[in-house]
Amino acid sequence: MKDEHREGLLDEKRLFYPPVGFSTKAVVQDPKIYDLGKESKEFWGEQGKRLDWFEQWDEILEWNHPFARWYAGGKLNAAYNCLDRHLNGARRNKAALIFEGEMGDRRVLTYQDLHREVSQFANVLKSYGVEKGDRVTIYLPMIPEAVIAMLACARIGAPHTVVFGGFSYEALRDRIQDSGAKIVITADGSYRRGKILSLKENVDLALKVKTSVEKVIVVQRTGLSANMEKERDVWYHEAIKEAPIVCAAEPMDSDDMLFILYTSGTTGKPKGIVHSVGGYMVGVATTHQWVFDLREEDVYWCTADIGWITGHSYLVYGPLANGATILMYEGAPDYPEKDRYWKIVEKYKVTILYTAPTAIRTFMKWGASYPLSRDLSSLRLLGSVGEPINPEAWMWYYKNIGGERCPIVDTWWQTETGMILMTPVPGITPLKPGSCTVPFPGVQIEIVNHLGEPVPKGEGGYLVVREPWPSMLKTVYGDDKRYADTYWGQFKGVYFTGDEAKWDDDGYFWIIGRADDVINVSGHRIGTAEVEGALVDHPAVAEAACVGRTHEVKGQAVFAFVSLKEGITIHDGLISELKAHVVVKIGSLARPDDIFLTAELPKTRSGKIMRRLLKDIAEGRTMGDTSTLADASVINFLKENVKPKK
Ligand code: 6R9
Repeated sequence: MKDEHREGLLDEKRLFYPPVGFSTKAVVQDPKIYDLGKESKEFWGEQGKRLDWFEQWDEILEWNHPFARWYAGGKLNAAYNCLDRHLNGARRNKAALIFEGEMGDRRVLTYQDLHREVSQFANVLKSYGVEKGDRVTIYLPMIPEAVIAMLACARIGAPHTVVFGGFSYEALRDRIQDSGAKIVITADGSYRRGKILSLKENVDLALKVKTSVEKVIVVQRTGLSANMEKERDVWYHEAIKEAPIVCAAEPMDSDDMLFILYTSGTTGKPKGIVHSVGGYMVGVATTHQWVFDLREEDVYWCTADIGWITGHSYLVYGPLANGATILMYEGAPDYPEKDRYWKIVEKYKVTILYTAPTAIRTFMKWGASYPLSRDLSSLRLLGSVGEPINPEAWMWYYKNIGGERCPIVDTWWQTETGMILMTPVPGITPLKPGSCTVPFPGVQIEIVNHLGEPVPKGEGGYLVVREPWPSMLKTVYGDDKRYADTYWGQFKGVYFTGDEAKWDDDGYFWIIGRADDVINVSGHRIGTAEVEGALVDHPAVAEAACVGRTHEVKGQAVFAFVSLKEGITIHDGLISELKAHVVVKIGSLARPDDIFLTAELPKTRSGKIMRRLLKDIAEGRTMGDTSTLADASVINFLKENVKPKK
């Protein structure tokens, strides 16, 4: 599948080598690591040793296609690896978690503090009858209790299912019902841009129907009055007051469930992605240390919410397993001011920042004066995750945030993969803006055509993983068949990611986007990301999202939704100028038939543009599920103003 109009992406020739001072101090300095990774099983066997095991495993991998048992026969506990094992040495009094609240309030928990709070809360859960294997729903804002609750569940072997605090009560109810949770942990409310949202009210609504939930534990965060149902509801601070401090960590089979996290597929209800203890922990600990070049004195800030996989793997489990100091923030990047992130970096001397392209493009839109007015010299490494980062945003991040001294790790992975699968290893892998570079050592990734045959360099196709990897999902909760069909049933013998990608002559990977985001114009496949990249390359454009609109002659035509940078005035020729720009960047095939200017694009609460809804708008058809939208007014505006097809 040679797509000439996608070649634009592969024209990116700029290479950035790690700064000398960076490489010579890096955790990984020897490129030989990539050779070692070719023997994945042995490689991951070696990495398994970085954790503390109660019982050694018998086999590194038991592979019964498509079901994997990593470190089969081994016994361990995730919370023990994140806490107890750091208590014997110098890390005991090191800050494990620094919390910056929306009101500017601050809390610091040392490893010893966190260990104590987790153990106490684990005892609370036990006292309410939670046993190994029982599911617990966590519906909390970004406050330390969220981390405490996750680790308390892990400590007693109760799989948690974290539901993002921004989800509606119906979405919460679906997840409670699908997982059959026994307990819900929530808060009276959460702060967001100076307002208080009531979480407890949503829990009450979700539990209006009969569910398996026996107890609701409520953290007092905002002081908002909450309706406490006798028998069912208890306050966190009251429950924990008398709880004993000692709680042994439950020895778990490596293959036991650590958590369920729901993610939406292309069709049907959300899938409960199941991750197991041993493989997951080895994968996230290894990648976190190497990809973020973690050193003992780092202040590591991952801006993701714990309701998403990035929050699980790279805010909680990976960093804490490595004894890092993590920073956690509550609120939004523009409240109280648009310099919130940079103020936090300055205040805590953050050394590693991991965020998303959508945030970076928003910062671009606001202008460089916000970061430039703060001291960001403590930063030494930047990360990106969640969607393809266009070269323009990459360069902006590199210059304005990283001061041209910080490598950027563009990390490609998924809820299902549990850990980062493609990324630079910053001390040894040269960077190309817009490419997630190469597979992590020990990970075997390929691009195949529709028959499942590997395509040569310079070409594109479907992104697949050839060999099992330790943090791979174990299954879809309660639905082994859906697991096997969705992920292992598309191409024989390999895991299908659902993404399309290309690789260039150097073997670097370029993600095009989801295979289902592809537009087919006159029989030519055009990646939405590519057209969007061309549009945001225009100096007036802040963000762009493209979808296919049914077209009588071409099959599909490109429909682009575009938001402009602050301060840009709309003039008559602007739309044709933008169209011409796409033609220059990609070719006339990709020229959008329609460009619609809008102040905002509809996004999920995790910042992903909801192209599915834009497609409904473009096609003038009834809107699909909008429950994950961050702000419904954006889509309502579009619904009213986009003209239906002629
Ligand atoms: C971690 C996370 C997974 C999908 C994935 C891909 C896109 C994530 C990316 C990226 C290009 C990157 N994606 N990281 N695309 N470059 N660095 O985001 O998980 O929410 O499950 O989304 O996100 O399309 O398939 P999840």
